Amino acid sequence: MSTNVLPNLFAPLSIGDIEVANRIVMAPLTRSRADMDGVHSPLAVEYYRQRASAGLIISEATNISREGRGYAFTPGIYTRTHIAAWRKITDAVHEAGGKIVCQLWHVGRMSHVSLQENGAAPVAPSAIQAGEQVFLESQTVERPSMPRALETDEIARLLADYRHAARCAREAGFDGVEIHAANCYLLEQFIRDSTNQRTDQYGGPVKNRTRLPIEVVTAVAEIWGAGRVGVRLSPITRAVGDTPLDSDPQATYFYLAEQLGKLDLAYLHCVEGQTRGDNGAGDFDFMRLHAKFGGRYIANNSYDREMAMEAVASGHADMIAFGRPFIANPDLVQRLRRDAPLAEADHATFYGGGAAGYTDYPALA
Ligand code: 8OZ
Repeated sequence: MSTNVLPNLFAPLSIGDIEVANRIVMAPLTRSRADMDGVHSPLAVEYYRQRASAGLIISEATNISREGRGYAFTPGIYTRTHIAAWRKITDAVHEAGGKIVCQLWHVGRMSHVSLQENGAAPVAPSAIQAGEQVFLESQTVERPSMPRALETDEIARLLADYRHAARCAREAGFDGVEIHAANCYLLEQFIRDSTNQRTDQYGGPVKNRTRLPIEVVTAVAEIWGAGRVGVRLSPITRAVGDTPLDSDPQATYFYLAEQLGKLDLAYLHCVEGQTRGDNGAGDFDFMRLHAKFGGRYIANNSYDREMAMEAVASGHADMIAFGRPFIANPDLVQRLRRDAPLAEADHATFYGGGAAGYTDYPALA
């Protein structure tokens, strides 16, 4: 087969209103190096600048509000100081010829009273406590606190928080935003019947459980234009908070993808497996999910070079998002292009700390 006629991992593309230089995406990567108030330091400018040859950078998950925060030292995008710090990053990425969207994050129940204003309980669709652990400012880990169920009349305020963060991201000079509806955080807690036991219009049948994510995407698209808004989903991820899957993942997520497809978004981005674990894509028909959505599709989770080239050539995906490989290989695009060896990232420096394991991974000579 001639690669000239097949979509190529290294060729430019338009995704909605965003033009990208290649089909390689830097996946959102939590690195926990912002300060207590979620403000990035100049180190983050250097970190993102080094990785600007990605066709598209998706920022690390970024809190839309104090309430949406579940891990210490993660960045925010809701104050003037957040905007100023992110502006330096987006300028650096643009100067280096890259594109960057801001991933808008609300953790829902994956939080702890010590991270919340006045020690309040985290909010969630229903009062069901998550398992696993969150990182606190004391540098220790704790089980997420028991959340309280959001009142129906609080949803308008939540949508206003998303709108506010979306406007802040625009002021900070991003090329667009990605709504984080994956990895068992707030929006996915609404989507899955395992974490949503509500009896109002935001709970019960799939149409109701997907109402909030669709309202959030619609609200943010009014600010940005739909062609600069993407969505991330993870239909079969169990890892975060020991969250059980939905009782019928294909029916639920196919419905959601179809509804999102009507909005003319920039892209749908899927974690096709177990975050931080094996790729279990065989359990779920992601090709069909892509077809239901009908627009640009970014595939993620444990892709290597061969799989990525094949997925793009076959039309399975339009772009491939790489996470861990981007930590240790700032010039990942160049290495994939040349089929050069990849460096392995050191897990000990994934989260927190300074330059070590963050900005000190070298590019190829
Ligand atoms: C790793 C550690 C903390 C948070 C996600 C935002 O899973 C995250 C995250 C990843 O989407």
